[in-house]
Amino acid sequence: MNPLIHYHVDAELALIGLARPPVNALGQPLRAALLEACEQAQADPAVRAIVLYGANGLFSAGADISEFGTQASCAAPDLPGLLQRLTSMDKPLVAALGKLALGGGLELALACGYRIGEPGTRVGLPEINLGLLPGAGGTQRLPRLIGARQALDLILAGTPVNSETALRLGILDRVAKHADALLDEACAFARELLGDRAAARPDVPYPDPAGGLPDDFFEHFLEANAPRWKSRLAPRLVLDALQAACRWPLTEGLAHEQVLFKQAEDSRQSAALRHVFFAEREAAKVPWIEADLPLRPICKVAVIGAGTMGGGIAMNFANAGIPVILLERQQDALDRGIAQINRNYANSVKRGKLAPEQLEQRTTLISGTLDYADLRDVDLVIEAVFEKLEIKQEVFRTLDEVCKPGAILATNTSSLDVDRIAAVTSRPHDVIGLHFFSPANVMRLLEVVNGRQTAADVLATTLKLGRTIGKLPVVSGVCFGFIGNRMLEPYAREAHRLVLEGASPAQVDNVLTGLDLNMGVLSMLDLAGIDVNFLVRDANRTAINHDDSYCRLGDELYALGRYGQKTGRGFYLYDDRERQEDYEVIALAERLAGELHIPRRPIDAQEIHDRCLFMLINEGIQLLDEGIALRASDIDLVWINGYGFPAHLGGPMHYAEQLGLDKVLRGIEHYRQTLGAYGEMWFQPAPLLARLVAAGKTRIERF
Ligand code: 3H9
Repeated sequence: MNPLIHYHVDAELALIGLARPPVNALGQPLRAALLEACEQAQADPAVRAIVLYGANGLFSAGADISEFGTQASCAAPDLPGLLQRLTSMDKPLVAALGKLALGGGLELALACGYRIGEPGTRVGLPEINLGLLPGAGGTQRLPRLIGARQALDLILAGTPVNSETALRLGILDRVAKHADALLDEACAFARELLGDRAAARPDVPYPDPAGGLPDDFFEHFLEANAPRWKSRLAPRLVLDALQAACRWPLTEGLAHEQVLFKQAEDSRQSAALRHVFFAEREAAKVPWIEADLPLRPICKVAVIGAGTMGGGIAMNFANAGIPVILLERQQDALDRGIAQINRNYANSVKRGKLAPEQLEQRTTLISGTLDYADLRDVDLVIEAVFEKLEIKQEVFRTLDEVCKPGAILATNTSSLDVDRIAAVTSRPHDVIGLHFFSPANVMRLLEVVNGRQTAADVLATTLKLGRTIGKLPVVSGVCFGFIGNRMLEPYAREAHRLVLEGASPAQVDNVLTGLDLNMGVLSMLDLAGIDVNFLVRDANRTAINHDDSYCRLGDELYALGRYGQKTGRGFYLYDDRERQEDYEVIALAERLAGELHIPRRPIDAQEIHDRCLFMLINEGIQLLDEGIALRASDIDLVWINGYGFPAHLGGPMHYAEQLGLDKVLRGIEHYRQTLGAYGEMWFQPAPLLARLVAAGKTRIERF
């Protein structure tokens, strides 16, 4: 028998175990082996029922994602065909769903007549996260099992449900008492079915999946959700497939699903989202760190500064069950910080996102102090004080005195030199940057800034810890602004400069949101605070060698007290959160353009797109060349998870590859020639970009 399958006949039952670690991805070799095993069981007169299970406990994470976009994806036997064959067998099939059944894994289970889970099993159809729809019968069989409305919600959410919910919905018939009993109970279930002379497949509970839904349900659903979906294709295809399930017989519905699936698989959006899937897994790997490097235990954490950032950071640890101590200089600041944390948790309870007893558990894990001596026994300290080098250095001098040997000392700086902070301690190898994004208890990105002397085990420990607290850690080297904020600089620069040259702020932002970014860059600056941006820029004026022109706009807004949303005025006027163009900003831009001798002219959307995006991309490529980013895909993750770049464009580096690197280079050279001294100064192609194009490469990689 094929090594990918465990096959065993036990008194009328064929037990077929999927054995393709780590997750039984249903690639072509496993599909072929599974079909062969099922045919053998079907042909064996001694076998009267079949139990399918995961030989290593886990059932299946679905189709093999690495096959999509290649011939292997539909190589025989393809998954829809294989499952269709299973549904035609005349012996009952029981799927024993250990740990998880996702995507094609759940579809495999749906092709079986009966399903049993275990207490921890997660089942779901997460294809939407890959820009796909379930393509092996999921959009047709699930609505017939649990009704169209429930199926639609499950498929569009893409998040798995636990076995309790799956049982309630009717996806599972039973749940075993515990994981160790799953296979035995699955066999007992199969024997009961034989004893009862049950049909190989029971009748579906929802032969009319749309039963009870209004006739215009799908039209209204699309209308209500289209703004949120923006230009995403997959949710629309899901809706189309569900409509087919409601209107057509199964066979036609399955055929239609396959057409839609192919469309999704071939789309750029799905290619981008698959790139993101693998990028997230790659980001955990650091070339110079061995997998078995011993990590430092982190049982207790301290956060310095109980402001919005410090409080948010502390919540992450309490949420993961790790005790955390908040340090402030003044009692009232500490009280305010802790009160804010309590309010945040209370709001989560109100919104039903947290059980009251969880609130209790979490708040008791957070304590406060005014005394550095209380940090004596912590394993990790994260400093989140005011963004000024001297202040942070002072904090680190104190930490160096009070913290135990081996404690990791982290700074949450967003742009300062981690090496200069480390240099004031006697243990720079224990110092690292942990750049959380605001709001720190919500945002997934964590830039892990590896200092020149940071020890490998400090980096490895914080990467692991980042994942433990639910973040997506991405390694960055030390430079001004690290990966994210350093790229923000040229991107924001172009936006400012375009306003000086004649575009309105809304015109600039609309081009970016038209690309599905969460926010335009100028709205983002208004949200983050024009003052914050000013102070960071001001502290780094010499380091980043500004010419005066584009800074002037931000500087003047700052001088006018137009700090953005918090003052009701920034690049825009705000009435509540409603944004309006402000003619005063346009007039200011006109005046500054006159003073700076910048000719004003109408600017089109293409120019806005190219100048903002190409400068963003160029800086990313430069960061890769400098070794600040380990790989292009890390840069994509930073921009998707920290700056609202749409995942279905794959991040700025992937987007550049899709546009064509030669096109990006030509665009940069074009503006270098047409924008006079400004173009000469700023539109300098990254040498790596030029080298890649000259070598005919289409992927961004160090070269
Ligand atoms: C689908 O099914 C389409 C069908 O409807 C229709 C077809 C016609 N394929 O995440 P981890 C790898 S679409 C290939 O680190 P965890 C992963 O890359 C699919 N590889 O572990 C990693 O490799 P490496 C729908 C996969 O415990 C290793 O397994 N299914 C797949 O944190 C461990 O993964 C999904 O979208 C796969 N399907 O999380 C599920 N899954 O070690 C996607 C995993 O070389 N997968 N790998 O880096 C997941 O959500 C998580 O991986 C899972 C495990 C929860 C399973």
